[in-house]
Amino acid sequence: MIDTDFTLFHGLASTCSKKVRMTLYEKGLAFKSRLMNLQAFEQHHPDYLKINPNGVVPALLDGDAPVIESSIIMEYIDDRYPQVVPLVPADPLLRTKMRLWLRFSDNVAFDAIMLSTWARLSVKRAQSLSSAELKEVIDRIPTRERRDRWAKIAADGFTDAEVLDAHNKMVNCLQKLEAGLCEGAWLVGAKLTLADIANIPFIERIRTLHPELMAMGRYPALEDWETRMRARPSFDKAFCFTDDPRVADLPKL
Ligand SMILES: N[C@@H](CCC(=O)N[C@@H](CS)C(=O)NCC(=O)O)C(=O)O
Repeated sequence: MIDTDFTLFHGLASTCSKKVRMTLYEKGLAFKSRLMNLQAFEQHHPDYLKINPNGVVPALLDGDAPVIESSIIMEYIDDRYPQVVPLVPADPLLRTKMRLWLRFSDNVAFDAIMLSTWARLSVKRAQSLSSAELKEVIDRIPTRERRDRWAKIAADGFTDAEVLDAHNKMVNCLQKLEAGLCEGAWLVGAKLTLADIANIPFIERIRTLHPELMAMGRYPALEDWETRMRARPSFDKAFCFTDDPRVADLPKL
């Protein structure tokens, strides 16, 4: 492992945090772990908001300089240590392809698993709060989008139409990745890049929460890629992360 000045603020079950952890492990970069308890709303603590004003994980400190947004953090890590296991293609056109897959992960894949993840991890938590506690939590959330989401799930969870919409988004995500992987063994070029790392957490999440959507043989290229991604030592380190004393107390999926 190579020593760095990195401190990672992250969530154990968080897909966006897994993107960054896998990048760090793939490159063999050591980092200080600051695991956050999202169910205790630590991501909204005023001290953390100074690092990530959006009140979400992950966030990376390089020394005392903050970097936020999981895909941007991944690119920063590779830019910062470009010689160590490069994960960004040298060719400018391939870079644009890679960035499109990072954007896919941020928008399409993240959006697809959002409802299932919140239904599993956050609905009960939100509904366990008294209205005074809920107000206190919501008042500390810095973005309107997340304030509305916490308020909504505390009030009435999800409608059947929203569940159906989420189902369709997951299928669309699987189909798009299958089509991308039919063109080659990796999403971009001839080897592993950030594009693959940015998307595997969402496939792992769909397989965990909705295995029926991924019945064997339905997405053969995706299945083959997933098997190869899971076989990498960085996968277990990132997805079954243990290197923080708080691990024992935090919810897993
Ligand atoms: N676009 C952001 C999304 C970050 C995000 O939504 N993180 C989730 C965990 S995967 C989170 O912190 N949720 C807690 C909350 O919304 O209160 C990124 O990619 O970093």
